[in-house]
Amino acid sequence: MPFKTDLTWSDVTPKAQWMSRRKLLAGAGALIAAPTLGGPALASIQAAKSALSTDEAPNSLEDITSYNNFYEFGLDKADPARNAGQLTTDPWSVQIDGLVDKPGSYDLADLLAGAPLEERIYRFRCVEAWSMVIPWIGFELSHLLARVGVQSGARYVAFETLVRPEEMPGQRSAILDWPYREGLRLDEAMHPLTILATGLYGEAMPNQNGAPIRLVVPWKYGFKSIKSIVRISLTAEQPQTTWNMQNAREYGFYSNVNPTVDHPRWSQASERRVGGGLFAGRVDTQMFNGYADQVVQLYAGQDLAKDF
Ligand SMILES: Nc1nc2c(c(=O)[nH]1)N[C@H]1C(S)=C(S)[C@@H](COP(=O)(O)O)O[C@H]1N2
Ligand SMILES: [Mo]
Repeated sequence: MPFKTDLTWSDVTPKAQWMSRRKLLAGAGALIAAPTLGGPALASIQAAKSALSTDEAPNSLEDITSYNNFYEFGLDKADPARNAGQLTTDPWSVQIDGLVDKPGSYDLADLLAGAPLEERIYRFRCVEAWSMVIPWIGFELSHLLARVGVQSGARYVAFETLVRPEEMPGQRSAILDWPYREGLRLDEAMHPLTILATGLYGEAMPNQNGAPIRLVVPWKYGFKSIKSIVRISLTAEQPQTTWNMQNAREYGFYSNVNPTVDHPRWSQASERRVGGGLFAGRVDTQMFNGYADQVVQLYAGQDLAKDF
């Protein structure tokens, strides 16, 4: 995917700092643009922006890191920011198994070696009918799948989050059936919009947002975008997913953003855009969260009221 950048991080940053930044981002492909001196410390850092980004203005770093869903750290939107600091994210490895040519336990650094990191500014729509715009740093999941070699019988990709109740206080109670699990059909997983994100706002991923590596699928409700991934499995059968297991009537496997299919308990026709610590206002929800042109063909012939 071509992208454009004027300056690399190394043009303006002392080498040592640049190297540690590269280490933080844990990927060799990152091209990070210059921070504007005197500007806000974090928000002024920009990564090379993918053409698949939205033009909409991103939410503030404060919004993105203080209003979270990450039930491993508690149910309240403020709990992840409060509790996720205790999560150890280094060392980190991801088990890749199932129908792949090169299964194994991959150290995060190996997994990301040569990964073509980009900034992807995506709309992000939670099933609870709030939304944000988030400047992720990540790379296409298809890149990783190509590296590990997907075998011909594979039809789905399953993901699991870390289980570590010592560091994840929410896991000390059975609010969900841990580990948090998600899944995609293989064509959804291979779609260029589907990324594994390792950072946001030009910084390594904050713990509350799913450090060190999480999925982002921008045309689906936020819960599909599983955080702090430790396992990726290629399967022949549709995998079990956390919210579907919890309440199949309310949460289907596909979970595509769809303003014409309401949640049994609330409308999905509009959403509250989070902004400035408050909700900035209500906007109409778009089909596939505004990504219909790119993804509608994935669902040709499917009844999206049935396959919700
Ligand atoms: N492991 C895990 N992943 C998760 C969740 C969770 O509770 N646990 N919450 C999901 C939900 S409901 C949403 S809306 C997004 C929130 O991502 P954000 O906090 O980075 O905005 O993470 C998703 N991924
Ligand atoms: Mo969500």
